[in-house]
Amino acid sequence: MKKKMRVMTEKPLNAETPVEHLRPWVTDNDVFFDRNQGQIPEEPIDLSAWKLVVDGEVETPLTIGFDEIYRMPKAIVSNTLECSGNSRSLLPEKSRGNPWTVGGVGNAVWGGVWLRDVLNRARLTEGARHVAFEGFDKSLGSAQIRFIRSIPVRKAMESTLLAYEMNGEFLPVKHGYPLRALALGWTGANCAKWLSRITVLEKPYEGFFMDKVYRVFQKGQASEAGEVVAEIRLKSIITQPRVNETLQPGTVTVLGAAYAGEGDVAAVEVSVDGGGSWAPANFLGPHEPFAWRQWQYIWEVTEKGDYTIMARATDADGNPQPMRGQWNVLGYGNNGVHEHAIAVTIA
Ligand SMILES: Nc1nc2c(c(=O)[nH]1)N[C@H]1C(S)=C(S)[C@@H](COP(=O)(O)O)O[C@H]1N2
Ligand SMILES: [Mo]
Repeated sequence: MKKKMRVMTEKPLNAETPVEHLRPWVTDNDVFFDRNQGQIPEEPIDLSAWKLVVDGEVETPLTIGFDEIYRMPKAIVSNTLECSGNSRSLLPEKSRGNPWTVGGVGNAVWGGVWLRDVLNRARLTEGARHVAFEGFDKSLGSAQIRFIRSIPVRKAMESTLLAYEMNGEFLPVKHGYPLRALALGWTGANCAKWLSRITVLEKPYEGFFMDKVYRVFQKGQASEAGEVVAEIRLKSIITQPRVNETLQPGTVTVLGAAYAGEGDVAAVEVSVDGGGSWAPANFLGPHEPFAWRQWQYIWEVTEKGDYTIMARATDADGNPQPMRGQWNVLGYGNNGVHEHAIAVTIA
């Protein structure tokens, strides 16, 4: 079967995963969503020439080759990656950016080294507060702005992976070969691909991709006044049946996935009457930190008619997923229950 992505733009490549490919716990590399601000490297990447520079607020600046990375202690972790703008097009009011539906997300098993091990080798100075990542992808557009963003030192030292493997293979080129950052449980914008430089800073990096975008702000507000996107928000998505599908009376297996960033999903409930009543869904498959949980709800339906199916997740601290997403100029972080409801017909 040819796996077709839903392409939103070709250059740069921005494409989402069709929802039926989000049913397995692991999202196949072939259908993992693509999000690029610049150009995916087209020239063959020579591993022996590749270098990672670590500089800035460190006692010993480093230049590390790939062999050296490969010989360091290894970590294997699962992590659900979501683009900050995922589900943007499901908001009732239009916002700026790629029109993602639900497919700007995927879960993979990543292999690599902990960023803390690299930073400990370089030894952080007293003043170290933020860690900036730079990739070697070429920028697109006349402004030639490079995709550089930073994360707080706490996150960098606690739970950030430098990944060279994705689902048991070397990273595919379009997902950041040979090395990418993964701030576990944080949105994709914090997970630089094609890493070439890590610079430790005394304060957050200042630049277009830190200050003008990837911030949650309202109309009439300066982008800089908004909060920087960080942790992935609690959300549940329905992956079966399909939107507007027509089904027969009988047993309908409703499938979905729920995720909570750095947190844990404790429960998912399903409503088949537009939010009037709720019943618990059952979890399926692996339960790992930073990874989504697959769930199912067996719906016995006898009456023909039009139905709205909703899913609502609750995290381990008892926080419920919000019933409505919160609009913002760039449409980030839409995790509303209503926005993710699906209509089906029983006929
Ligand atoms: N170097 C570089 N890294 C990048 C980007 C980019 O344009 N250039 N896009 C970011 C964004 S916004 C997202 S959502 C993720 C997407 O990762 P994927 O294409 O592997 O799914 O990569 C991030 N890392
Ligand atoms: Mo993103």
